[in-house]
Amino acid sequence: MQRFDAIVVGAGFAGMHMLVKLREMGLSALVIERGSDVGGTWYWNRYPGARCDVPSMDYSVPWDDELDQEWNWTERYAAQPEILTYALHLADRHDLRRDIKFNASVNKADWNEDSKTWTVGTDTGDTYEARFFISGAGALSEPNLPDIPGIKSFKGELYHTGRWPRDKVALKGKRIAVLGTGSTGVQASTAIAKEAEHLYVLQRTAQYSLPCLTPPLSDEEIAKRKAIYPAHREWQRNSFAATWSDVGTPFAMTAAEHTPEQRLANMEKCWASGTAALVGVYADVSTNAETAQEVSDFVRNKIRQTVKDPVTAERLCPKQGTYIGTRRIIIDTGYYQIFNQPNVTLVDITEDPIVEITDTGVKLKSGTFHELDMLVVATGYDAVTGPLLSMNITGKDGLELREAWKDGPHTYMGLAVAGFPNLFTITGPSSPGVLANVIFSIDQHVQWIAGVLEHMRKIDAVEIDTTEAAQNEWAMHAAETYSRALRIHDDQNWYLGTNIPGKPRSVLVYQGGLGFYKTKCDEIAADNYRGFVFEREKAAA
Ligand code: NA7
Repeated sequence: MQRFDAIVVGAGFAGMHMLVKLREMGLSALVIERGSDVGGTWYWNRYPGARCDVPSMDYSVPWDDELDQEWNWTERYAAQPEILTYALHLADRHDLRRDIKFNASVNKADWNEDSKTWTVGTDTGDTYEARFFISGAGALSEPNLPDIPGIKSFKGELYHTGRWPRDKVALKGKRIAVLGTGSTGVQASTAIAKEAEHLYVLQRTAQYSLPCLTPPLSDEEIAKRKAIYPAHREWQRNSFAATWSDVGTPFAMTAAEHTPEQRLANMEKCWASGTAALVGVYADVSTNAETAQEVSDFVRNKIRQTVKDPVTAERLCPKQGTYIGTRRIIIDTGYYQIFNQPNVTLVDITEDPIVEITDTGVKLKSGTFHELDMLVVATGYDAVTGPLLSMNITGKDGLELREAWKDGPHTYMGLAVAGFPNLFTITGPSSPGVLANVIFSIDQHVQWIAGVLEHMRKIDAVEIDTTEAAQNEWAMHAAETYSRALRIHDDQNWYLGTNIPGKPRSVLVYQGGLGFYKTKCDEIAADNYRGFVFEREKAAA
């Protein structure tokens, strides 16, 4: 059995960064990756229209200053192929692949109390041993497959967007349905509408989507950012979401400080900017229902102005009582416009539910049947906990993570779990994760983990664990940041795990912002790693 200081799961931006850091510390590491190359999310999500909703010059790694100066992003919001190219380049540049085992999924990880090590097994039948087990498996990587009667009998092409084939998928001349209207469904539908003979958008819940303009980046814009990159990276690390908007009002201003006319002008400016600025147009959009209502109605009116058929427009308007920003905001490149095309039909599956998927199409309660060549499943993910639970992790005294989390996840700072020593969960439950620019959530976790590993080296510790008391304290703190937000009003989304039937409802992402979270984590480290327990004796083995 091969032995390493650390086993890292996943070769996305998290796994790659962790590997670089472990190497810098002189530790041996193996990264286990289920894909055939690096890239994580950007390796798997090859569906048409896939694009990052964070501007490209913010969504790139902050740990390679030379690359910041060398790399030239081509447009404001990078599309999947460009981000994947960037990830592949990172792997080449830092010679990462020699420490990555590809085409293997971790399916077992057991803590051994005697040797103070993890034994990690894969679906390829290999077993490894390591002192530290670090998950970089991602938060949105375990697809949620809908349990619709008959879906397995469908004889056409069926793809989950998060498992899109590597070979080009032909769309021309096909009758295609997209199930789901979250960020993914909206992006996929917008792109597929350009080619499909007919596209059926199967919508259960209408959401808020903002128009995104993604013009080519000019030499001037690129040079301007490069000149301030080091300072900008530092700003990102300490900011709320690690990305900025320079349109609209400053974040600090509330809606009440403006007249109705000023507010309208301000919202128009944000809308026209082609960014997600509208969701933060006033500081109280996410906490004051009146402000949220005004901004939400502004978007509803934009939908009505864009979509010519009034019935379709109304169906696309998010329900009254749901507010913009309570779910992850969607940005699109012409989504509402596709419903003016003769080859696109919006199917409201709340009004007329799917009763069955047959071998040739989708049957609705009203008796309507849509014949299909392809069904695109854009139904999201078993977010945050799904990738961790799928690894069958067993900690001290045979405690299974699945059992420890049966009523929802319990963590300390989102990166440690009581009873699971020497395990770190990058972007784990109750950390900012994908609520901020995830590359920076990853950066903060990787740096923090490196810090604690250094501390362990200094004090000659072989084991780090946390306690239930520390977890409870963290849960109370995280819940407090959550209760301030209007997010509480939308109960059906992956932030809460409620998108998965039977999954316990819990707050899966920390809502206090990345900078505030970082300060908390740094305070804990400075306070002699408060809430952690270290075991100093050398293991007999
Ligand atoms: P999301 O945001 O979870 O969206 C999933 C969509 O799929 C949403 O419209 C769901 O409707 C729909 N859905 C889920 N299950 C079903 C079933 N069983 N039947 C019909 N419709 C269903 O996932 P995405 O992949 O779009 O985005 C995930 C994140 O990736 C996003 O937040 C960004 O951070 C990037 P519902 O709204 O639940 O009624």
